[in-house]
Amino acid sequence: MRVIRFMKDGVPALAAVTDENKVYPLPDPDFMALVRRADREGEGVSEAVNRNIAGASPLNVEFASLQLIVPIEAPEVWAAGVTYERSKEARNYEATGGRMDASTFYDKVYDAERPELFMKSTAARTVGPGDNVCLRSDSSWQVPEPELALVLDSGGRIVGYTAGNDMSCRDIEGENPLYLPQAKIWRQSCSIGPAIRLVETLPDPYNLTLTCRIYRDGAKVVEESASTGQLKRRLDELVGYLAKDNVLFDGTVLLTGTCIVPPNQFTLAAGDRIEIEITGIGTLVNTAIAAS
Ligand code: DO4
Ligand code: MG
Repeated sequence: MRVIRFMKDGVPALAAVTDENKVYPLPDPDFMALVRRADREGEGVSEAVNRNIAGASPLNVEFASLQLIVPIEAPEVWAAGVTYERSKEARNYEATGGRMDASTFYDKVYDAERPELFMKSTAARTVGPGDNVCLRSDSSWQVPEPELALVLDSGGRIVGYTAGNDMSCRDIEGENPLYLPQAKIWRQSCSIGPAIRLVETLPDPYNLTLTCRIYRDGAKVVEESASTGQLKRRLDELVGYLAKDNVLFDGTVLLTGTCIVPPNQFTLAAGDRIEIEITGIGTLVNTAIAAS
């Protein structure tokens, strides 16, 4: 079971989507209101949803025709880095001017007990399905980072999963790791969606296939897949470090790191269509445009 937000008669509406793509309206204004209602009633979120849709008729619309919007207005989006070997190799490559065999502090963070966590985005910088993501004007090596994203409540409980795009400037981060915030945060540099998979309905988050496709002028120029089975860390370990002595807001999103890096010679261009698909969650589609 997944939860989406979409535009209905000009206003955002919340709905549940079954595995058969049947769409049932939900009474709550947003996803975290649904979670809080389930908590108050002492039930799981999927139980609360199932109770809502039992006996109800699905909307008479094709799921594919809905105008989806960001599934949650996350007050903060955090991200984990170098959680997959593929990311470690790519970071070493960009930090050493293109050496394939280099070893740097990225090896250290990959092996360390403490994970790399950084602030990625805020609600105002985060876009959803069908929206544009922006390209920085001062970078010439930009890529999408397709990542499994966790939706958290203020207590650090994982309440759902979605897909995320941690847009990144490889040249800026490679020049100096202290430039990380500039390599990661700018206008519309983060996308999440298209749906939130309820935590109780995804028994094994370590067995998901992520696929990234990039189209330029209608032609596919990148297609790569990987599995969350290659994740070096446990999800609760990442959340544990994020929550430690911290303030978490209801609906915080945590991106769990990229397992897919396009070929080193690839950089995004304005007009590119980026698709990030995660099994059981859906396909997040965005178009890259110039930020200025
Ligand atoms: O160390 C920089 C960030 C790496 C990252 O964003 C990732 O591995 O996904
Ligand atoms: Mg990332």
